[in-house]
Amino acid sequence: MTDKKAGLAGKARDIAEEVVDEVKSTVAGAAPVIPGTPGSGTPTVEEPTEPHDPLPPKPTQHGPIPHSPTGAPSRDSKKSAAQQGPTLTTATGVPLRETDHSLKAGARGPVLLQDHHLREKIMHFDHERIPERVVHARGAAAHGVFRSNGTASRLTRAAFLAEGATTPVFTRFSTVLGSRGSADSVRDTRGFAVKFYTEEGNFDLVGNNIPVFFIQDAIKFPDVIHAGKPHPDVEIPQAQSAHDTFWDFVSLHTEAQHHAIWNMSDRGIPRSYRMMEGFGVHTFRLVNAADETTLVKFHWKPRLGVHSLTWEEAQIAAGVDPDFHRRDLADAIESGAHPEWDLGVQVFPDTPDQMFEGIDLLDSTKLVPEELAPVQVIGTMTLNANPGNYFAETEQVAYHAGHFVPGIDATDDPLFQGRLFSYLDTQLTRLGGPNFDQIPINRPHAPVNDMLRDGYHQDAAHTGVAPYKPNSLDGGCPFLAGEDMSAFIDVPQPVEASAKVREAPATYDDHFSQARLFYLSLTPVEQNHVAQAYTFELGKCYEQAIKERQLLALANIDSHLCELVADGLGLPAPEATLPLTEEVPSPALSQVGETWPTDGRLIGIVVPDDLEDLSGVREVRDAVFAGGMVPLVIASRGGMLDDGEGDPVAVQRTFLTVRSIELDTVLLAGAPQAAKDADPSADAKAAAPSAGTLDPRVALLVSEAYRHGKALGGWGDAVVALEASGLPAVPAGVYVGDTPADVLEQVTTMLGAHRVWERFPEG
Ligand code: HDE
Repeated sequence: MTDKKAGLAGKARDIAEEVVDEVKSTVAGAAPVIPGTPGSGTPTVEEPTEPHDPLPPKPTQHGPIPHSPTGAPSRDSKKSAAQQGPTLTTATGVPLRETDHSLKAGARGPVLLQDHHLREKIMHFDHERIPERVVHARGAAAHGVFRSNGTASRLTRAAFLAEGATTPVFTRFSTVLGSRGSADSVRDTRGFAVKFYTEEGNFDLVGNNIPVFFIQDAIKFPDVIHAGKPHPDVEIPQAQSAHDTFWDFVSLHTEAQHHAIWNMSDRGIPRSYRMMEGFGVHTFRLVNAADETTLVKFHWKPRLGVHSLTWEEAQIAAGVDPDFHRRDLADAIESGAHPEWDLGVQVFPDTPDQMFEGIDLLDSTKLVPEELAPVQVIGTMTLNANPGNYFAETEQVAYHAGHFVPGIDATDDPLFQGRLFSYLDTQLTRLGGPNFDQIPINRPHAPVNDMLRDGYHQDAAHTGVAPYKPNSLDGGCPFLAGEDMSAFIDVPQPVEASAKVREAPATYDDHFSQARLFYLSLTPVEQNHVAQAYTFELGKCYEQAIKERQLLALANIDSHLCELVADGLGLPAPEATLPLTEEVPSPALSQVGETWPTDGRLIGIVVPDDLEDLSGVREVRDAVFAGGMVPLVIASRGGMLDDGEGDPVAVQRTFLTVRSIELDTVLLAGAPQAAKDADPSADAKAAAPSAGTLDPRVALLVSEAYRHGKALGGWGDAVVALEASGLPAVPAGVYVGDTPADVLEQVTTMLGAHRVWERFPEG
């Protein structure tokens, strides 16, 4: 890198760090908050009339870190791209007095063509939408920082993986199949895409939460997506695989079976984006400073562990809160519980056959068990700020599997090779031209001197007359990086002498052994969920032949699984057509059995109206905050609860607005009597049965939470509420104690295991 370039990159780093520090300092030391405030100001009941400058973003939000279209660090304030000044203007900055009425020939007369303000306002509105992503349309994103621990520097020359390097990131999570407005909690694969703004240019790790893919060759991508998307005639069902075309394809194209069984497992319905693993899926080639190469697979390991919803929770959430995952991510960041993932690599020698322990590293339908190649942690990502504008950032961010930096390169995986083409291509339609890298969220934080010119939405004003090489008119600029500089290297990987063919290697023929490995690695509870998911999905199919064909595939995975599903479908279980392989289970594939931090978990505290002493509620609320979790006080109606002792308790949810799915646990400060609106005509949930006088919405809350395996607790009259909610006499994972502090401690401990697993049948 030239001195000047290095200087610019260094400046970019400083500014990036300043922005990150600024966010950290605004948030650090602030009192814990209940997330959800819509804006940074406190609104008045009356419409404000005194002109003032636009309000700043919330302290937990920021936009793209300012850089010019050509990567120059910019000292522009973070608000330079936001609206300016107190006065309403046209798009060209002309102040306006009126925006409520069109210009008309008299108050009851026709609208005049002369009304340029009306024309501009409506024209712009008419074009506010851009095409949604053809896949991964539904998503949510956050800003953050990646800190490298230097472990990878022996494998790669990538500067952002050197010891102590910190790099700003923007990370977008998504579902695959649903359209932009679809529900978050559907059964699907999740995207996990990270843009690293490194000093050597942008590196995008565009991965998923499932380590394998449906297909081995990119040419099948349109097929699998057409099959998974809603039926083309009536466009149903939205955002899910429980339909004939999906199962038609995967039962015929059996290389999809491994990915499909992951979708049918609890991995298909994550509890939170914060609690998902991420995988680069493909094998990548790293190059170090000595030009030595290694093959690696990337893994993101969530510090909070990998956790899922139950199927019932996922279905309720899809109706009650379609924004379940995006809300969870934004709220966690707003409440100060910054999600973190360790980035790790599985390392394999770069042998000519590109195989490891008999596993073809170029076949993306195969994983390498962690027990064979442990994941070595190379750094940590912290997501610490929400976007300031969804469209500008989350919608316009353009990830590209081919955004590499020096030291990281592609392998010959035919699935990956197709992606190298696709991600540039798709942005032409989606972002309207070839200059999408100049959109602020996509701008590199490294100097750009690319000889690409003009095109729609060109934001750069290039200088000089010679955007070509070689030239003398611009003094030969730009120059090629010298041997002594870190530049991108296409690894001179030998290619086997061969003929041009449309075929796959023989190693790609095994479609079932790893699906079996995955199934056998799960605990009985998880296996039971897999069987239920297949039974549900195939039960939603219409065609008998498709169900029978998928049962045949299941027979080749595991006979007991096949029998359970066949039984649920009312069909005979077929015999396997292939020998079932001997597999050594990989415990790392299971989600059950450990304990994890509870940061950002939502603790519901149900408080009866007539509770005379709120000190226990205050004590628990404060202890929940202190534990890095979020307390939500639930009462019969909104407002404040006041026992006259000072410090009234704010109510965040009412029996009308609350639903069990948003809470990780429910604590009962007593047994609330049926409130005035405890009637199905006022609140359909009030139809829930409850014994005695307990409010039926509380009974529903408790019984659902119990059914979903959530820890429960209470004090005071809580026992009455638990009994009236229909819980068994000695319920597992329910703790009633004398003091609120004791209850919170016990319940938080149980929460660390995510679920009370004993409550689930084992199949
Ligand atoms: Fe993608 N994929 N993909 N994909 N993909 C897109 O790019 C594609 C694949 C993944 O949050 C598109 O900008 C092909 C595997 C994520 O913006 C598109 C193939 C993996 C995202 C595209 C694959 C992914 C995308 C649509 C087969 C996991 C969302 C919009 C060769 C390793 C990124 C866009 C975001 C998005 C093509 C397979 C992950 C059309 C052709 C395997 C996380 O370019």
